[in-house]
Amino acid sequence: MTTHQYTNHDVAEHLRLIANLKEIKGEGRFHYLAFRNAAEVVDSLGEDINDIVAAGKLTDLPSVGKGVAEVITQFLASGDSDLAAKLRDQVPISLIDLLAVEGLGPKKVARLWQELGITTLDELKAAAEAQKIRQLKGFGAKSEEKILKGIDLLARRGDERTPLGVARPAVLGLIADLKAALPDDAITAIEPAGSVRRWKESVGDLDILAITPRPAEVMAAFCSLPQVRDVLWRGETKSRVRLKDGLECDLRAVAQKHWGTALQYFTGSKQHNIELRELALKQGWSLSEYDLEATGRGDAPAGEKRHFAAEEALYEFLGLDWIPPEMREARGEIALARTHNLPRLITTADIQGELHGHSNWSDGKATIQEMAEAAIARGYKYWLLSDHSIGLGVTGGVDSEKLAQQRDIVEELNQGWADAGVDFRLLLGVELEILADGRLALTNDVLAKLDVVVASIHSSLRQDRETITRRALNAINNPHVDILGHPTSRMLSRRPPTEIDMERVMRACAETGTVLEINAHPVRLDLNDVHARRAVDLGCKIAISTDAHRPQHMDFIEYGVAVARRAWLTSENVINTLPWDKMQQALK
Ligand code: DGT
Ligand code: CA
Ligand code: CA
Ligand code: ZN
Repeated sequence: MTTHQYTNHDVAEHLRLIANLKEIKGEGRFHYLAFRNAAEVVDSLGEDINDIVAAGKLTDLPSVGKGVAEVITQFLASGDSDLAAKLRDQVPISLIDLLAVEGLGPKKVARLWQELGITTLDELKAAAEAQKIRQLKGFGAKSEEKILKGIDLLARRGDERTPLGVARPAVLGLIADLKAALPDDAITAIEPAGSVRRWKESVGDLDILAITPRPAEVMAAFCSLPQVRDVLWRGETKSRVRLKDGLECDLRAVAQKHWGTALQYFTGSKQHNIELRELALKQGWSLSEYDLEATGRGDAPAGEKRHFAAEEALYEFLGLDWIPPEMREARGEIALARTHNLPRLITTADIQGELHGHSNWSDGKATIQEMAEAAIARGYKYWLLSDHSIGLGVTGGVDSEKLAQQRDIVEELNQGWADAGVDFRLLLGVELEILADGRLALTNDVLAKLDVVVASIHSSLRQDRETITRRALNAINNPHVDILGHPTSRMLSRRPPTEIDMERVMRACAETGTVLEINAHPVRLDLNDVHARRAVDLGCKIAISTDAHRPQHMDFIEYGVAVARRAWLTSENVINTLPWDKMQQALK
Protein backbone atom coordinates (compact mmCIF):
# COMPACT_ATOMS: atom_id res chain seq x y z
CA MET A 1 0.00 0.00 0.00
CA THR A 2 1.46 3.34 -1.00
CA THR A 3 1.17 6.46 1.10
CA HIS A 4 -0.90 9.03 -0.70
CA GLN A 5 0.87 12.30 -1.00
CA TYR A 6 -2.16 14.55 -1.33
CA THR A 7 -5.18 14.66 0.95
CA ASN A 8 -8.78 15.57 0.22
CA HIS A 9 -8.07 18.96 1.68
CA ASP A 10 -5.11 19.55 -0.64
CA VAL A 11 -7.32 18.73 -3.61
CA ALA A 12 -10.05 21.07 -2.36
CA GLU A 13 -7.51 23.89 -1.97
CA HIS A 14 -6.30 23.35 -5.53
CA LEU A 15 -9.88 23.49 -6.83
CA ARG A 16 -10.49 26.68 -4.86
CA LEU A 17 -7.36 28.21 -6.32
CA ILE A 18 -8.67 27.50 -9.82
CA ALA A 19 -12.10 28.91 -8.97
CA ASN A 20 -10.53 32.10 -7.63
CA LEU A 21 -8.23 32.55 -10.60
CA LYS A 22 -11.15 32.01 -12.97
CA GLU A 23 -13.32 34.50 -11.16
CA ILE A 24 -10.56 37.10 -11.04
CA LYS A 25 -9.94 36.51 -14.72
CA GLY A 26 -13.59 37.36 -15.33
CA GLU A 27 -14.91 34.00 -16.47
CA GLY A 28 -18.62 33.35 -16.21
CA ARG A 29 -20.29 32.28 -13.00
CA PHE A 30 -20.83 28.68 -14.06
CA HIS A 31 -17.18 28.21 -14.88
CA TYR A 32 -15.82 29.15 -11.48
CA LEU A 33 -18.74 27.91 -9.37
CA ALA A 34 -18.23 24.40 -10.76
CA PHE A 35 -14.78 24.34 -9.15
CA ARG A 36 -15.82 26.03 -5.94
CA ASN A 37 -18.72 23.60 -5.41
CA ALA A 38 -16.51 20.64 -6.20
CA ALA A 39 -14.01 21.88 -3.59
CA GLU A 40 -16.69 21.80 -0.90
CA VAL A 41 -17.75 18.31 -1.95
CA VAL A 42 -14.19 17.00 -1.79
CA ASP A 43 -13.57 18.71 1.54
CA SER A 44 -16.54 17.00 3.17
CA LEU A 45 -16.08 13.54 1.68
CA GLY A 46 -15.99 10.57 4.02
CA GLU A 47 -13.70 8.65 1.68
CA ASP A 48 -10.17 9.27 0.56
CA ILE A 49 -10.25 10.91 -2.86
CA ASN A 50 -7.29 8.77 -3.94
CA ASP A 51 -9.46 5.66 -3.53
CA ILE A 52 -12.30 7.21 -5.49
CA VAL A 53 -9.96 8.00 -8.35
CA ALA A 54 -8.49 4.49 -8.22
CA ALA A 55 -12.01 3.04 -8.43
CA GLY A 56 -12.78 5.26 -11.44
CA LYS A 57 -15.73 6.80 -9.58
CA LEU A 58 -14.70 10.42 -9.58
CA THR A 59 -17.47 11.68 -11.87
CA ASP A 60 -20.07 9.93 -9.68
CA LEU A 61 -19.47 12.64 -7.07
CA PRO A 62 -21.91 15.54 -7.03
CA SER A 63 -20.52 18.68 -8.75
CA VAL A 64 -17.64 16.76 -10.32
CA GLY A 65 -17.85 16.86 -14.10
CA LYS A 66 -15.28 15.83 -16.66
CA GLY A 67 -13.24 19.04 -16.43
CA VAL A 68 -13.00 18.96 -12.64
CA ALA A 69 -12.22 15.23 -12.67
CA GLU A 70 -9.35 15.79 -15.08
CA VAL A 71 -7.89 18.46 -12.79
CA ILE A 72 -8.20 16.23 -9.71
CA THR A 73 -6.53 13.30 -11.43
CA GLN A 74 -3.62 15.43 -12.61
CA PHE A 75 -3.26 17.06 -9.21
CA LEU A 76 -3.11 13.76 -7.33
CA ALA A 77 -0.42 12.54 -9.71
CA SER A 78 1.74 15.66 -9.84
CA GLY A 79 0.61 18.28 -7.31
CA ASP A 80 -0.51 20.59 -10.12
CA SER A 81 -2.79 20.69 -13.16
CA ASP A 82 -2.61 22.01 -16.71
CA LEU A 83 -5.60 24.23 -16.07
CA ALA A 84 -4.01 25.87 -13.02
CA ALA A 85 -0.78 26.37 -14.97
CA LYS A 86 -2.67 28.04 -17.82
CA LEU A 87 -4.56 30.32 -15.42
CA ARG A 88 -1.34 31.32 -13.70
CA ASP A 89 -0.09 32.52 -17.10
CA GLN A 90 -3.15 34.68 -17.50
CA VAL A 91 -3.64 36.03 -13.97
CA PRO A 92 -0.82 37.18 -11.65
CA ILE A 93 -0.74 34.56 -8.89
CA SER A 94 0.08 37.22 -6.28
CA LEU A 95 -3.52 38.42 -6.64
CA ILE A 96 -4.51 35.36 -4.64
CA ASP A 97 -2.80 36.94 -1.59
CA LEU A 98 -5.19 39.88 -1.87
CA LEU A 99 -8.13 37.57 -1.21
CA ALA A 100 -6.87 37.12 2.34
CA VAL A 101 -7.64 40.78 3.02
CA GLU A 102 -10.88 41.12 4.92
CA GLY A 103 -13.69 42.29 2.61
CA LEU A 104 -11.89 41.60 -0.69
CA GLY A 105 -13.42 38.92 -2.90
CA PRO A 106 -12.37 37.87 -6.40
CA LYS A 107 -14.64 40.47 -8.06
CA LYS A 108 -13.08 43.40 -6.21
CA VAL A 109 -9.58 42.03 -6.65
CA ALA A 110 -10.24 41.80 -10.40
CA ARG A 111 -11.23 45.48 -10.53
CA LEU A 112 -8.22 46.60 -8.50
CA TRP A 113 -6.06 44.72 -10.96
CA GLN A 114 -7.81 45.86 -14.14
CA GLU A 115 -8.39 49.47 -13.15
CA LEU A 116 -5.41 50.30 -10.94
CA GLY A 117 -2.89 47.69 -12.05
CA ILE A 118 -2.55 46.36 -8.50
CA THR A 119 -1.07 42.85 -8.31
CA THR A 120 0.52 42.62 -4.85
CA LEU A 121 -0.32 43.39 -1.22
CA ASP A 122 2.34 46.12 -1.17
CA GLU A 123 0.81 47.79 -4.22
CA LEU A 124 -2.62 47.50 -2.64
CA LYS A 125 -1.39 49.19 0.51
CA ALA A 126 0.34 51.98 -1.41
CA ALA A 127 -2.80 52.62 -3.48
CA ALA A 128 -4.99 52.73 -0.39
CA GLU A 129 -2.61 55.10 1.38
CA ALA A 130 -2.54 57.35 -1.70
CA GLN A 131 -6.36 57.35 -1.57
CA LYS A 132 -6.61 55.94 -5.08
CA ILE A 133 -9.04 53.20 -4.22
CA ARG A 134 -11.82 55.50 -3.07
CA GLN A 135 -11.90 56.93 -6.59
CA LEU A 136 -13.08 53.61 -8.02
CA LYS A 137 -16.79 53.32 -8.56
CA GLY A 138 -18.44 51.47 -5.70
CA PHE A 139 -15.42 51.48 -3.33
CA GLY A 140 -15.48 54.74 -1.33
CA ALA A 141 -13.42 56.03 1.58
CA LYS A 142 -14.92 53.53 4.02
CA SER A 143 -13.88 50.47 2.05
CA GLU A 144 -10.44 51.99 1.57
CA GLU A 145 -10.04 52.26 5.35
CA LYS A 146 -11.33 48.74 5.73
CA ILE A 147 -8.74 47.49 3.26
CA LEU A 148 -5.93 49.21 5.17
CA LYS A 149 -7.17 47.68 8.40
CA GLY A 150 -7.36 44.29 6.72
CA ILE A 151 -3.78 44.54 5.47
CA ASP A 152 -2.65 45.53 8.94
CA LEU A 153 -4.43 42.55 10.49
CA LEU A 154 -2.84 40.24 7.94
CA ALA A 155 0.61 41.62 8.58
CA ARG A 156 0.22 41.05 12.28
CA ARG A 157 -1.01 37.53 11.74
CA GLY A 158 1.35 36.82 8.86
CA ASP A 159 1.51 33.21 7.82
CA GLU A 160 2.01 32.33 11.40
CA ARG A 161 0.11 29.67 13.10
CA THR A 162 -1.56 30.63 16.36
CA PRO A 163 0.21 29.64 19.59
CA LEU A 164 -1.57 26.88 21.49
CA GLY A 165 -1.75 29.21 24.49
CA VAL A 166 -4.13 31.42 22.47
CA ALA A 167 -5.93 28.71 20.51
CA ARG A 168 -6.75 26.40 23.38
CA PRO A 169 -8.53 28.96 25.59
CA ALA A 170 -10.32 30.20 22.46
CA VAL A 171 -11.71 26.78 21.60
CA LEU A 172 -12.65 26.02 25.20
CA GLY A 173 -14.42 29.40 25.36
CA LEU A 174 -16.36 28.66 22.16
CA ILE A 175 -17.46 25.29 23.53
CA ALA A 176 -18.57 26.80 26.84
CA ASP A 177 -20.47 29.63 25.11
CA LEU A 178 -22.10 27.26 22.65
CA LYS A 179 -23.33 25.05 25.50
CA ALA A 180 -24.62 28.08 27.35
CA ALA A 181 -26.50 29.29 24.27
CA LEU A 182 -28.41 26.01 23.85
CA PRO A 183 -30.84 23.96 25.94
CA ASP A 184 -29.18 21.14 27.90
CA ASP A 185 -30.39 18.37 25.63
CA ALA A 186 -29.07 19.95 22.41
CA ILE A 187 -25.51 18.70 22.88
CA THR A 188 -24.73 15.18 24.09
CA ALA A 189 -20.94 15.54 23.87
CA ILE A 190 -18.53 18.14 22.56
CA GLU A 191 -14.73 18.14 22.37
CA PRO A 192 -11.92 20.07 20.74
CA ALA A 193 -10.27 17.96 18.01
CA GLY A 194 -7.41 18.61 15.56
CA SER A 195 -4.06 20.00 16.60
CA VAL A 196 -5.48 21.52 19.81
CA ARG A 197 -6.42 18.07 21.08
CA ARG A 198 -2.92 16.88 20.19
CA TRP A 199 -1.49 19.88 22.12
CA LYS A 200 0.60 20.92 19.16
CA GLU A 201 2.49 24.10 20.10
CA SER A 202 0.91 26.09 17.29
CA VAL A 203 -2.40 25.69 15.59
CA GLY A 204 -3.61 26.34 12.03
CA ASP A 205 -7.31 26.33 12.76
CA LEU A 206 -9.63 25.21 15.52
CA ASP A 207 -11.70 22.03 15.23
CA ILE A 208 -14.69 21.09 17.35
CA LEU A 209 -16.65 17.85 17.23
CA ALA A 210 -20.10 17.43 18.77
CA ILE A 211 -22.75 14.77 19.18
CA THR A 212 -26.20 16.27 18.85
CA PRO A 213 -29.70 15.05 18.08
CA ARG A 214 -30.44 18.44 16.46
CA PRO A 215 -27.49 19.54 14.31
CA ALA A 216 -29.31 22.42 12.59
CA GLU A 217 -29.97 24.10 15.91
CA VAL A 218 -26.34 23.68 16.98
CA MET A 219 -25.01 25.07 13.68
CA ALA A 220 -27.29 28.09 13.95
CA ALA A 221 -26.19 28.83 17.52
CA PHE A 222 -22.53 28.34 16.62
CA CYS A 223 -22.68 30.74 13.65
CA SER A 224 -24.26 33.44 15.79
CA LEU A 225 -21.82 33.31 18.73
CA PRO A 226 -20.48 36.79 19.59
CA GLN A 227 -16.89 35.70 18.79
CA VAL A 228 -17.82 35.01 15.16
CA ARG A 229 -17.03 37.61 12.52
CA ASP A 230 -17.82 35.75 9.28
CA VAL A 231 -19.58 32.52 8.50
CA LEU A 232 -17.42 30.91 5.82
CA TRP A 233 -19.52 27.81 5.31
CA ARG A 234 -22.71 26.65 6.90
CA GLY A 235 -24.05 23.20 6.20
CA GLU A 236 -26.36 20.83 8.01
CA THR A 237 -23.67 19.04 9.99
CA LYS A 238 -20.61 21.20 9.33
CA SER A 239 -19.83 24.88 9.68
CA ARG A 240 -16.72 26.95 9.34
CA VAL A 241 -16.40 30.44 10.79
CA ARG A 242 -13.78 33.14 11.12
CA LEU A 243 -13.54 34.61 14.59
CA LYS A 244 -13.01 38.27 15.36
CA ASP A 245 -9.36 37.63 16.21
CA GLY A 246 -8.83 36.09 12.74
CA LEU A 247 -8.72 32.43 13.85
CA GLU A 248 -10.90 30.04 11.89
CA CYS A 249 -12.93 27.26 13.45
CA ASP A 250 -14.60 24.13 12.06
CA LEU A 251 -17.54 22.56 13.84
CA ARG A 252 -18.77 19.08 12.92
CA ALA A 253 -21.82 17.33 14.27
CA VAL A 254 -21.99 13.55 14.25
CA ALA A 255 -24.35 10.87 15.52
CA GLN A 256 -23.51 9.07 18.76
CA LYS A 257 -22.69 5.80 17.00
CA HIS A 258 -20.03 7.56 14.87
CA TRP A 259 -18.39 9.46 17.71
CA GLY A 260 -15.34 7.22 18.25
CA THR A 261 -14.43 7.06 14.58
CA ALA A 262 -15.12 10.75 13.95
CA LEU A 263 -13.16 11.92 17.00
CA GLN A 264 -10.25 9.75 15.92
CA TYR A 265 -10.43 11.12 12.37
CA PHE A 266 -10.69 14.79 13.29
CA THR A 267 -8.00 14.57 15.93
CA GLY A 268 -5.43 13.57 13.31
CA SER A 269 -2.71 14.11 12.61
CA LYS A 270 -3.30 13.57 8.92
CA GLN A 271 -0.20 11.42 8.70
CA HIS A 272 -1.25 9.31 11.69
CA ASN A 273 -4.65 8.85 10.03
CA ILE A 274 -3.03 7.75 6.80
CA GLU A 275 -1.00 5.10 8.64
CA LEU A 276 -4.04 3.93 10.55
CA ARG A 277 -6.01 3.72 7.32
CA GLU A 278 -3.33 1.58 5.73
CA LEU A 279 -3.32 -0.75 8.71
CA ALA A 280 -7.11 -1.07 8.47
CA LEU A 281 -6.91 -1.80 4.74
CA LYS A 282 -4.43 -4.60 5.36
CA GLN A 283 -7.04 -6.11 7.65
CA GLY A 284 -9.73 -5.78 4.99
CA TRP A 285 -11.41 -2.61 6.26
CA SER A 286 -11.76 0.81 4.74
CA LEU A 287 -11.63 3.52 7.42
CA SER A 288 -13.64 6.70 6.94
CA GLU A 289 -14.57 9.48 9.33
CA TYR A 290 -17.80 7.58 10.09
CA ASP A 291 -17.02 3.88 10.24
CA LEU A 292 -15.08 0.87 9.05
CA GLU A 293 -16.45 -0.78 5.94
CA ALA A 294 -15.34 -4.25 4.87
CA THR A 295 -13.56 -4.24 1.52
CA GLY A 296 -14.24 -7.92 0.93
CA ARG A 297 -10.53 -8.71 1.04
CA GLY A 298 -10.72 -9.71 4.71
CA ASP A 299 -12.99 -12.11 6.58
CA ALA A 300 -16.06 -9.86 6.62
CA PRO A 301 -18.29 -9.67 3.54
CA ALA A 302 -17.77 -6.55 1.43
CA GLY A 303 -19.90 -3.63 2.55
CA GLU A 304 -20.31 -4.75 6.15
CA LYS A 305 -19.96 -1.77 8.50
CA ARG A 306 -18.64 -1.39 12.02
CA HIS A 307 -19.38 1.66 14.15
CA PHE A 308 -17.38 2.78 17.16
CA ALA A 309 -18.93 5.00 19.78
CA ALA A 310 -15.54 5.33 21.51
CA GLU A 311 -12.03 5.80 20.14
CA GLU A 312 -10.70 2.99 22.34
CA ALA A 313 -12.98 0.50 20.62
CA LEU A 314 -11.79 1.54 17.17
CA TYR A 315 -8.12 1.21 18.07
CA GLU A 316 -8.82 -2.09 19.82
CA PHE A 317 -10.66 -3.47 16.79
CA LEU A 318 -7.53 -2.78 14.73
CA GLY A 319 -5.38 -4.58 17.31
CA LEU A 320 -3.97 -1.45 18.90
CA ASP A 321 -3.83 0.03 22.36
CA TRP A 322 -5.48 3.44 22.58
CA ILE A 323 -2.93 6.05 21.57
CA PRO A 324 -2.90 9.36 23.48
CA PRO A 325 -3.63 12.26 21.08
CA GLU A 326 -0.26 13.89 21.88
CA MET A 327 1.50 10.90 20.32
CA ARG A 328 -0.50 10.82 17.08
CA GLU A 329 2.15 12.32 14.83
CA ALA A 330 3.22 9.24 12.84
CA ARG A 331 6.50 8.92 14.71
CA GLY A 332 6.26 5.19 15.31
CA GLU A 333 3.39 5.21 17.79
CA ILE A 334 1.25 2.76 15.82
CA ALA A 335 3.98 0.12 15.89
CA LEU A 336 4.31 0.55 19.68
CA ALA A 337 0.53 0.34 20.13
CA ARG A 338 0.46 -2.95 18.21
CA THR A 339 3.01 -4.57 20.48
CA HIS A 340 1.47 -3.02 23.61
CA ASN A 341 4.63 -1.06 24.26
CA LEU A 342 3.31 2.49 24.40
CA PRO A 343 5.05 4.49 27.14
CA ARG A 344 3.02 5.43 30.20
CA LEU A 345 3.12 9.14 29.56
CA ILE A 346 3.65 11.58 32.39
CA THR A 347 0.51 13.40 33.64
CA THR A 348 0.04 16.62 35.58
CA ALA A 349 -0.87 14.49 38.61
CA ASP A 350 2.74 13.21 38.65
CA ILE A 351 4.16 16.70 39.23
CA GLN A 352 5.27 17.04 42.88
CA GLY A 353 6.52 20.61 42.76
CA GLU A 354 8.10 23.26 40.59
CA LEU A 355 11.70 24.31 40.11
CA HIS A 356 11.46 27.80 38.62
CA GLY A 357 9.31 30.71 39.83
CA HIS A 358 9.42 34.36 40.76
CA SER A 359 8.16 36.73 43.46
CA ASN A 360 7.88 40.50 43.68
CA TRP A 361 11.51 40.56 44.79
CA SER A 362 12.27 40.58 41.07
CA ASP A 363 9.64 40.91 38.33
CA GLY A 364 6.95 38.67 39.88
CA LYS A 365 3.60 40.12 40.90
CA ALA A 366 3.03 38.35 44.25
CA THR A 367 4.84 37.94 47.53
CA ILE A 368 7.00 34.93 48.35
CA GLN A 369 4.34 33.69 50.74
CA GLU A 370 1.52 34.11 48.20
CA MET A 371 3.44 32.14 45.60
CA ALA A 372 4.28 29.36 48.04
CA GLU A 373 0.69 29.15 49.26
CA ALA A 374 -0.50 28.86 45.67
CA ALA A 375 1.88 25.92 45.27
CA ILE A 376 0.53 24.33 48.46
CA ALA A 377 -3.03 24.84 47.23
CA ARG A 378 -2.16 22.83 44.12
CA GLY A 379 -0.94 19.98 46.29
CA TYR A 380 2.74 20.53 45.55
CA LYS A 381 5.30 19.26 48.03
CA TYR A 382 7.92 21.86 47.11
CA TRP A 383 8.39 25.04 45.14
CA LEU A 384 11.58 26.77 44.17
CA LEU A 385 11.78 30.50 44.66
CA SER A 386 14.12 31.57 41.87
CA ASP A 387 14.01 35.31 41.39
CA HIS A 388 16.15 36.91 38.71
CA SER A 389 19.69 37.60 39.78
CA ILE A 390 21.43 40.89 39.22
CA GLY A 391 22.83 41.25 35.74
CA LEU A 392 19.47 41.43 34.00
CA GLY A 393 17.73 44.74 33.37
CA VAL A 394 14.96 43.72 35.76
CA THR A 395 14.79 46.07 38.72
CA GLY A 396 15.34 44.34 42.01
CA GLY A 397 17.39 41.44 40.71
CA VAL A 398 18.70 39.58 43.74
CA ASP A 399 22.32 39.66 44.89
CA SER A 400 24.17 37.99 47.74
CA GLU A 401 22.63 40.28 50.34
CA LYS A 402 19.04 39.94 49.12
CA LEU A 403 19.43 36.18 48.87
CA ALA A 404 20.48 36.15 52.54
CA GLN A 405 17.31 38.08 53.41
CA GLN A 406 15.22 35.69 51.31
CA ARG A 407 16.81 32.78 53.16
CA ASP A 408 15.51 34.16 56.47
CA ILE A 409 12.00 34.52 55.06
CA VAL A 410 12.07 31.05 53.52
CA GLU A 411 13.22 29.47 56.80
CA GLU A 412 10.56 31.24 58.81
CA LEU A 413 7.82 30.22 56.38
CA ASN A 414 9.05 26.61 56.32
CA GLN A 415 9.09 26.54 60.11
CA GLY A 416 5.50 27.73 60.14
CA TRP A 417 4.37 24.99 57.77
CA ALA A 418 6.32 22.35 59.66
CA ASP A 419 4.67 23.41 62.93
CA ALA A 420 1.25 23.26 61.27
CA GLY A 421 1.98 19.79 59.88
CA VAL A 422 1.93 20.95 56.26
CA ASP A 423 4.00 18.64 54.08
CA PHE A 424 5.66 21.34 51.98
CA ARG A 425 9.10 22.84 51.52
CA LEU A 426 9.90 26.21 50.05
CA LEU A 427 13.29 25.95 48.37
CA LEU A 428 15.57 28.91 47.83
CA GLY A 429 17.37 29.38 44.56
CA VAL A 430 17.92 31.94 41.87
CA GLU A 431 17.40 32.37 38.15
CA LEU A 432 21.01 33.12 37.47
CA GLU A 433 21.82 35.42 34.60
CA ILE A 434 24.28 34.03 32.06
CA LEU A 435 25.93 37.28 31.00
CA ALA A 436 26.71 38.23 27.39
CA ASP A 437 30.36 37.24 27.77
CA GLY A 438 29.47 33.88 29.32
CA ARG A 439 30.29 34.82 32.92
CA LEU A 440 27.69 34.13 35.59
CA ALA A 441 26.13 37.04 37.48
CA LEU A 442 26.82 35.60 40.96
CA THR A 443 29.96 34.05 42.41
CA ASN A 444 30.31 30.38 43.35
CA ASP A 445 30.34 31.05 47.10
CA VAL A 446 26.92 32.71 46.80
CA LEU A 447 25.55 29.93 44.59
CA ALA A 448 26.84 27.26 46.98
CA LYS A 449 24.39 28.43 49.66
CA LEU A 450 21.33 27.92 47.47
CA ASP A 451 19.15 24.80 47.20
CA VAL A 452 18.78 24.87 43.40
CA VAL A 453 20.29 27.14 40.76
CA VAL A 454 18.53 27.73 37.43
CA ALA A 455 20.75 29.48 34.87
CA SER A 456 19.22 31.25 31.88
CA ILE A 457 20.04 33.44 28.91
CA HIS A 458 17.89 36.57 28.48
CA SER A 459 20.14 39.04 26.69
CA SER A 460 22.32 39.33 23.56
CA LEU A 461 20.08 36.77 21.93
CA ARG A 462 21.39 37.46 18.43
CA GLN A 463 24.91 36.20 19.11
CA ASP A 464 26.36 33.74 16.61
CA ARG A 465 26.06 30.02 17.18
CA GLU A 466 29.50 29.48 18.68
CA THR A 467 29.34 32.45 21.08
CA ILE A 468 25.90 31.74 22.45
CA THR A 469 26.55 28.01 22.72
CA ARG A 470 29.77 28.66 24.68
CA ARG A 471 27.81 30.92 27.00
CA ALA A 472 25.43 28.11 27.84
CA LEU A 473 28.29 25.59 28.15
CA ASN A 474 30.00 27.84 30.72
CA ALA A 475 26.91 27.67 32.87
CA ILE A 476 26.41 23.95 32.34
CA ASN A 477 29.99 23.25 33.39
CA ASN A 478 29.60 25.19 36.64
CA PRO A 479 29.20 22.70 39.51
CA HIS A 480 26.52 24.85 41.17
CA VAL A 481 24.27 25.25 38.15
CA ASP A 482 21.58 22.58 38.45
CA ILE A 483 19.13 23.48 35.69
CA LEU A 484 19.37 25.25 32.34
CA GLY A 485 16.23 27.42 32.05
CA HIS A 486 14.30 27.91 28.77
CA PRO A 487 17.34 26.80 26.73
CA THR A 488 16.59 28.42 23.35
CA SER A 489 15.02 31.66 24.70
CA ARG A 490 12.37 31.60 22.00
CA MET A 491 8.98 33.24 22.44
CA LEU A 492 6.27 31.86 20.19
CA SER A 493 5.19 34.36 17.51
CA ARG A 494 7.41 37.00 19.16
CA ARG A 495 10.96 35.96 18.60
CA PRO A 496 12.75 32.94 17.16
CA PRO A 497 15.03 30.64 19.14
CA THR A 498 18.66 31.72 19.46
CA GLU A 499 21.27 30.07 17.24
CA ILE A 500 22.30 27.87 20.16
CA ASP A 501 23.64 24.42 19.22
CA MET A 502 21.18 22.30 21.16
CA GLU A 503 22.90 19.03 20.31
CA ARG A 504 26.11 20.21 21.99
CA VAL A 505 24.19 21.70 24.88
CA MET A 506 22.24 18.51 25.48
CA ARG A 507 25.34 16.34 25.34
CA ALA A 508 27.05 18.60 27.88
CA CYS A 509 24.00 18.45 30.13
CA ALA A 510 23.99 14.65 29.97
CA GLU A 511 27.70 14.55 30.83
CA THR A 512 27.55 17.00 33.75
CA GLY A 513 24.15 15.96 35.11
CA THR A 514 22.70 19.38 34.40
CA VAL A 515 18.91 19.24 34.15
CA LEU A 516 17.18 20.74 31.12
CA GLU A 517 14.00 22.70 31.69
CA ILE A 518 10.78 22.41 29.79
CA ASN A 519 9.51 25.91 30.45
CA ALA A 520 5.74 25.44 30.53
CA HIS A 521 4.76 29.03 29.90
CA PRO A 522 2.70 28.77 26.68
CA VAL A 523 4.67 31.58 25.09
CA ARG A 524 7.91 29.65 25.63
CA LEU A 525 7.38 25.86 25.56
CA ASP A 526 11.15 25.61 25.63
CA LEU A 527 12.50 22.86 25.34
CA ASN A 528 10.03 21.99 22.61
CA ASP A 529 8.77 18.44 22.04
CA VAL A 530 11.50 17.45 19.58
CA HIS A 531 14.32 18.75 21.79
CA ALA A 532 12.81 17.11 24.87
CA ARG A 533 12.71 13.73 23.11
CA ARG A 534 16.30 14.11 21.94
CA ALA A 535 17.47 15.23 25.39
CA VAL A 536 16.05 12.15 27.05
CA ASP A 537 17.53 9.91 24.34
CA LEU A 538 20.92 11.45 25.14
CA GLY A 539 20.46 10.66 28.82
CA CYS A 540 19.43 14.09 30.10
CA LYS A 541 17.09 14.71 32.99
CA ILE A 542 14.19 17.11 32.58
CA ALA A 543 12.37 19.53 34.90
CA ILE A 544 8.97 20.96 33.97
CA SER A 545 8.21 24.37 35.51
CA THR A 546 5.86 27.23 34.72
CA ASP A 547 8.30 30.04 35.51
CA ALA A 548 5.31 31.55 37.36
CA HIS A 549 5.38 35.31 37.90
CA ARG A 550 1.99 35.21 39.65
CA PRO A 551 -0.04 32.39 41.22
CA GLN A 552 -2.36 31.93 38.21
CA HIS A 553 0.63 31.11 35.99
CA MET A 554 0.93 27.77 37.79
CA ASP A 555 -2.07 26.67 35.71
CA PHE A 556 0.30 26.58 32.74
CA ILE A 557 1.83 23.35 34.03
CA GLU A 558 -0.48 21.38 31.72
CA TYR A 559 1.19 22.97 28.70
CA GLY A 560 4.62 21.85 29.89
CA VAL A 561 3.37 18.36 30.65
CA ALA A 562 1.85 18.29 27.16
CA VAL A 563 5.25 19.07 25.61
CA ALA A 564 6.67 16.17 27.64
CA ARG A 565 3.86 13.88 26.51
CA ARG A 566 4.43 14.86 22.89
CA ALA A 567 8.07 13.88 23.53
CA TRP A 568 6.86 10.49 24.85
CA LEU A 569 8.25 11.22 28.34
CA THR A 570 7.29 9.19 31.39
CA SER A 571 7.44 10.41 34.97
CA GLU A 572 10.87 8.74 35.33
CA ASN A 573 12.35 11.24 32.88
CA VAL A 574 11.21 14.26 34.90
CA ILE A 575 12.86 15.08 38.23
CA ASN A 576 10.03 17.15 39.68
CA THR A 577 7.85 14.06 39.82
CA LEU A 578 10.08 12.90 42.69
CA PRO A 579 9.57 13.61 46.39
CA TRP A 580 11.87 16.46 47.41
CA ASP A 581 14.67 14.37 48.97
CA LYS A 582 14.99 12.13 45.90
CA MET A 583 14.63 15.18 43.68
CA GLN A 584 17.57 16.84 45.44
CA GLN A 585 19.66 13.70 45.00
CA ALA A 586 18.90 13.89 41.28
CA LEU A 587 20.55 17.32 41.10
CA LYS A 588 24.32 17.80 40.74
P1 DGT B 1 -3.76 22.55 12.02
O1 DGT B 1 -5.19 22.99 11.94
O2 DGT B 1 -2.97 22.88 10.83
O3 DGT B 1 -3.09 22.98 13.27
O4 DGT B 1 -3.73 20.93 12.08
P2 DGT B 1 -4.92 19.91 12.30
O5 DGT B 1 -4.28 18.60 12.60
O6 DGT B 1 -5.92 20.44 13.26
O7 DGT B 1 -5.52 19.76 10.82
P3 DGT B 1 -6.91 20.20 10.19
O8 DGT B 1 -7.61 21.24 10.97
O9 DGT B 1 -6.62 20.50 8.77
O10 DGT B 1 -7.76 18.86 10.20
C1 DGT B 1 -8.19 18.28 11.43
C2 DGT B 1 -7.98 16.82 11.37
O11 DGT B 1 -8.84 16.23 10.38
C3 DGT B 1 -6.59 16.40 10.94
O12 DGT B 1 -5.70 16.38 12.02
C4 DGT B 1 -6.85 15.03 10.38
C5 DGT B 1 -8.19 15.14 9.75
N1 DGT B 1 -8.05 15.42 8.32
C6 DGT B 1 -8.33 16.56 7.70
N2 DGT B 1 -8.14 16.45 6.37
C7 DGT B 1 -7.73 15.18 6.16
C8 DGT B 1 -7.37 14.44 5.00
O13 DGT B 1 -7.40 14.95 3.89
N3 DGT B 1 -7.00 13.14 5.16
C9 DGT B 1 -6.97 12.56 6.40
N4 DGT B 1 -6.60 11.28 6.51
N5 DGT B 1 -7.29 13.22 7.51
C10 DGT B 1 -7.66 14.52 7.40
CA1 CA C 1 -7.06 22.36 12.96
CA1 CA D 1 -9.77 22.25 10.49
ZN1 ZN E 1 13.81 33.42 32.51
